[in-house]
Amino acid sequence: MLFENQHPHNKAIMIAVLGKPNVGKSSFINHLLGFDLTIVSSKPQTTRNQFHCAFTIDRTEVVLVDTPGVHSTPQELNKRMNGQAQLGAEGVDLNFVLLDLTTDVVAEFRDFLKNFDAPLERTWVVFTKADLVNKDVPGIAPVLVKLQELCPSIERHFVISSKDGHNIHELTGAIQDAAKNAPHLYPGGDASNMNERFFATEYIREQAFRLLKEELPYEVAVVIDEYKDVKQKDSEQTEAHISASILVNRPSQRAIVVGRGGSVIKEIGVTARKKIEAMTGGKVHLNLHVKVSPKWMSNNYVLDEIGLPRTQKSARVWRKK
Ligand SMILES: Nc1nc2c(ncn2[C@@H]2O[C@H](COP(=O)(O)OP(=O)(O)O)[C@@H](O)[C@H]2O)c(=O)[nH]1
Ligand SMILES: [Mg+2]
Repeated sequence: MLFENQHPHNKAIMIAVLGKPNVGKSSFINHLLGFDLTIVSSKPQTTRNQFHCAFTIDRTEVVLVDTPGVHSTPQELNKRMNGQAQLGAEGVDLNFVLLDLTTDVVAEFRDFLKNFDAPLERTWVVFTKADLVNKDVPGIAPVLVKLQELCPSIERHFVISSKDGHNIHELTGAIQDAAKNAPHLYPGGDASNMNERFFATEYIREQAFRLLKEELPYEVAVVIDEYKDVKQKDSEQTEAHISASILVNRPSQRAIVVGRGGSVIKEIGVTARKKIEAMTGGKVHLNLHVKVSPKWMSNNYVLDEIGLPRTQKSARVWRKK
């Protein structure tokens, strides 16, 4: 094993964070990281790509792989999102399957397994949203027996809350114990394998999810047209100049995203800019446009551009002539 320029006692572990949409995967990851790297919303299917979220505890590097919620779907965009969840679980040391305690967890787990096409090896079940239920969760033992019948690779379980931190300490201790002696993947302290450009699109989309209603958030994609770091006169500081397009599916949606007198797009821009500034640590100029891109949700070029490659389940590819 190569420990080039790294402490020989370094430990590392990579964990896929899996589950149905809206069970609290991204919230759990942010809670462990200690800051809001990955986007969260009350609407399902917010996360579309799989990516690394890394942090260290003493000499242990923990890489959590955030993944889109696994669900049944005929839609190409969503098939590719499911594909991302499978990809996120490839080659990890451990899988965490998150189950939302406010739902029928056995039915939810069965449904997750039905739509998750990769084999689940070492698995820990993480019951989430304990703050919303009786924390002693009576009857967890018979539930676990049922879950283990469905998936014999379940090794352990934790009942946690990302809102009030219930049992998070116990879980991070167990993660540390499970980590093996290995070099760190991000010795320079990077928090992700995705760059600022990717997170800028995520933070814009997060605001679109917050402000738009009904089906509209799902019909929105964000692409960066230009991302320039401009050096400031008489200082070492740079400013990020970002132009991004919000793609919508239909002309009528364009008007809604722009809003009366541009009010909605302005609010998306102002709020997203603040979060991008917090990430880059410098000033950001954010220019947003809304573009109609009919059927982008099954357009290979757009799906590739937003980091969602074809999967084995991809039905058809729509190509421009
Ligand atoms: N009360 C409570 N709400 C939570 C908890 N974890 C997540 N949520 C909420 O559940 C919703 C979905 O969370 P998110 O992390 O985006 O779920 P994901 O789709 O699985 O990534 C959001 O409204 C979160 O605020 C929790 O531990 N307690
Ligand atoms: Mg998520």
